[in-house]
This record gives sequence, structure tokens and C-alpha cells, in this order.
Amino acid sequence: MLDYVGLEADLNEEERLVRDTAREFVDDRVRPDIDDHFEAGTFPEELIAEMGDLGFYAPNLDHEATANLGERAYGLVMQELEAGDSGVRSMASVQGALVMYPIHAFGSAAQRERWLPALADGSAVGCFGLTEPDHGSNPSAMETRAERSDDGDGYVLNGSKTWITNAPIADVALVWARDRSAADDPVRGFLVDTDREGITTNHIDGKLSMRASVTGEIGLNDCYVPESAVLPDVSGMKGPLSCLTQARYGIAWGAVGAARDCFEAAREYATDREQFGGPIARFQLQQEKLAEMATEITTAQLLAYRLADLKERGDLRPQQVSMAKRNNVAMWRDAARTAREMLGGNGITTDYSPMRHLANVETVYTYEGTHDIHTLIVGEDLTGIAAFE
Ligand code: TGC
Ligand code: FAD
Repeated sequence: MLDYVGLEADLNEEERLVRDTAREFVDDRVRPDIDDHFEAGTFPEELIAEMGDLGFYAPNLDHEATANLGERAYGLVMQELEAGDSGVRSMASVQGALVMYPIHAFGSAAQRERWLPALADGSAVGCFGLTEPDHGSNPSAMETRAERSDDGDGYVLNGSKTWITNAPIADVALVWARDRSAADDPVRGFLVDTDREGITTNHIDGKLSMRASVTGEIGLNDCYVPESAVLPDVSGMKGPLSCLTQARYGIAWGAVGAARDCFEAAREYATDREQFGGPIARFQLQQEKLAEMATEITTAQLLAYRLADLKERGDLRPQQVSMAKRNNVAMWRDAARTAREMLGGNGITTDYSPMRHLANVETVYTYEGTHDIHTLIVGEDLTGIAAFE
């Protein structure tokens, strides 16, 4: 397995164990069926509880229901899951970074008690509703609104969210909405049970990317939620954006895993496949491709490792996470295309992983902030000038 600068040696015993556990899980439980799920457009739902049992949801949170691992161990789990398939890593990212993290960071004691154990063991599924049909890259323009209910005991939600991972299978939706009852309509988070009246979670069909993942829309039509559904300790865009930082960190690691899987498929194929009387790996053109991929994967991996150290000591800035998400996903996109090319005609089938990773990366390049948006976040950080509008 590619580890060109020997990062393995720096892992402690716990990190190695966690990495090996996630790798074995992917080999035994993900790889055998993932192509069938990708072709059928389904998520292997039996893995939801299994991943909970293995502690893959928000393992970096300090809570009795979670695995209480360090940031590097968490990153390694994301790396191995995405080497299997982005749909599997997405499941873990949404559940852990986008639903459990905000409940842990901004929730009430009752919300933490109700949801964290169930989400951690996979007996409940969460989803994160930020994007709207007309507001993707600029979620601050969201139209979903919360108004005080007539009895004053809760809120009534109206609006719609789209492209929401897990929405059709979720028990709880964290919906971000403008609170019309407060001055300046601040954005607030609402934990909405999906069996409430007034909420729908329809499936989105026809995806050609991220097929082994369930994606849906959320409709909110006079959906009443009690006051106890509001995340009490955050208000403003900082709430959803800080969740994104957690998930983007995981994606920076996951990208390394998916790219590594493409590289390994290409290396093996090139040494086995014979043309013109010998393995294609003997041609300089093929070696150049492998050398380039290995170099880019290694530098992306180093960036992920550095991020883990910064995050562990509380020094990681969101802009640094943007740089890593942007770089590592673009690196994976290039690696997947090159690997697919090296596999020739066989490379366009589900018999090999690169084309599936190549299809998936189009989503990952776009969600959690598009490549362009992360360019502008880093650009603003470097110049002090925001170029979004
Ligand atoms: P802005 O005015 O810049 O900031 C508002 C407040 O938030 C703070 N902040 C952050 N905090 C933590 N992490 C971040 N990444 C943060 N970015 C900003 C900021 O300090 C400020 O705090 P305060 O205390 O001063 O109020 O916010 P803005 O609304 O102008 O945002 C600008 C922009 C474009 C960067 C932001 O809207 C953005 O990142 N857009 C991209 C949208 C996006 O990434 N959507 C993702 C939806 S979820 C998803 O895709 C899930 S896929 C999951 C899966 O399946 O794996
Ligand atoms: P737009 O914002 O309309 O962007 C279109 C194009 O314009 C992009 O190329 C973009 O880079 C470019 N662009 C936009 N603004 C600028 C600018 N200022 N400067 C230069 N270029 C710009 N969202 C959730 O809330 N929860 C989820 O669980 C979730 N899961 C998803 C799962 C999948 C499979 C997909 C595809 C998306 C998911 N999303 C989710 C939504 C995702 O976050 C958005 O698709 C993403 O933020 C981009 O928004 P958009 O699709 O509306 O594109």
C-alpha cells in the first residue's frame, strides 16, 4: 500500500489499530458489494449499524457514546472509508461531523442525551439541511424560515432544502433556517424528527455520481417543532459553517484514500497487463503517470497529517481546511482520471474502482464548498479581499 515517505512509522498503536480496523471493514464489508450498489443506486444500509459498532461516527468527539479518538485516527478512518467508496465516507461524515458534532457543540443536555448515543451506534440516522434549490454556494441567502407558533411554545418551519445526503433514510434532520422571531433573522439550527407532520424527505433519482449514497430533498410545510428542538448555543452562519469545517477536514483525508485506491489499481494493472510483448509498466509513459500520482498522493497525505496536528492542538483555521479540501480533492480527480486511462477499455467498467471513484469525485469536488468557493476562501485569506460577490 502506497506510503512513500513512511508515515506509518509515526502512527501510535491506537492509530494503527483504528486504521487497520477501518481497512479490514472496507475489504470485508464494502468492496464485495459496492459495485452492485453503485450500479443499483443504493446505499448498503446494513453497514449503518456496523459502522456504529466500530465507532466510526464522530470518533473524535469527547463523549461517552463515541470512540474518543484523536484527530489523526479520525482522519485515518475517513481515508480508509473513502478508499472503499465516497458513499460510505459520506454516511460517516454526515452522521458524525454534520449532525453529531453540532449536537455536541451547540445542543442542550437533553438533545445530547436523546441523540448522541443513538447516532453513535447507528440506531438512528441524521441528515444536515443547509443547501436550498436556489442557494448552494451562498447558504447565507437561505429562504427557509422559522416563525413563532401561535401558542408561543415552539416554531413553525417553512421552506425547502435539496441535495441532502441521507434525507430519505434519516430519523432526524438538522435544518438551518432564519429565525424570524429574533432581530436580524439569525440563522439557527432545528432538530426535526422526520416523522413530524409537515416534513417530507423525497429521494433524488438520476445521479451519475455518488450513486452508492442516498440523497434527497427536504420539504417543510408548516412543520411545527417545539422550542426544545432548537440548538440553543449557536446563532448565525457560524453554526452551519463550523460543522462544514469538521466535515471538510474528513474529506481532505478521504480524498487521499480514494486516490490511493486508484493508484493501487493502476499499478497492479500496469504490472499485469501485457502489450507489445511485456507489461505496460515497462513503458516510460506509464511510469511517469505512476510517479506523478504517487507524488501528488504523498504531498496531499502530508497536508492531511499536518492538519491533524494543528487540529489536535486547537490551532487549525477553517481557511487551512479549505486549502486541503481544495487541493486533495483536485489531486484525487486527476489521479482517478489517470488511473482510469491506464486501465484502457477495462477501466470504464465496475470491474475496477477508478471509474467509480472518478464518478464520485465530481460530487466531492462540488459539495462541502465547490473547488471555486475554496479558491475564493483561500484567496480572501491571502489578500484580505473577499471576491465572492
Ligand atoms: P462569513 O460572513 O464569512 O462568516 C460568518 C461567520 O462564520 C464564521 N465562519 C466559519 N466558522 C467555522 N468554519 C468555517 N468554515 C467558517 N466560515 C466562516 C465566520 O468567522 C463568521 O463568524 P462570526 O462570529 O464573525 O459571525 O460567512 P458567509 O455567509 O459570507 O460565508 C461565505 C462562504 C461562501 C465562505 C460560505 O457560505 C461557504 O463556505 N459556502 C459554501 C457552501 C457549502 O460548503 N455548503 C455545503 C453544504 S453541506 C454539504 O455539502 C454536505 S455534503 C456531506 C457529505 O455527504 O459528505
Ligand atoms: P452553485 O452554488 O449554483 O454553483 C454553480 C457553479 O457556480 C459552481 O461551479 C460554483 O463553483 C460556481 N460559483 C458559485 N458562486 C461562485 C462565485 N462566487 N465565484 C465563482 N464561482 C462561483 N448540501 C447540504 O446542505 N447537505 C448535504 O447533505 C448535501 N449533500 C450533497 C450530496 C450530493 C450528492 C451533492 C451533489 C450535493 C450535496 N449538497 C448537500 C449540496 C452541495 O453542498 C452543493 O451542491 C454545493 O454547495 C454547491 O451548490 P450548488 O449545487 O447550488 O451550485
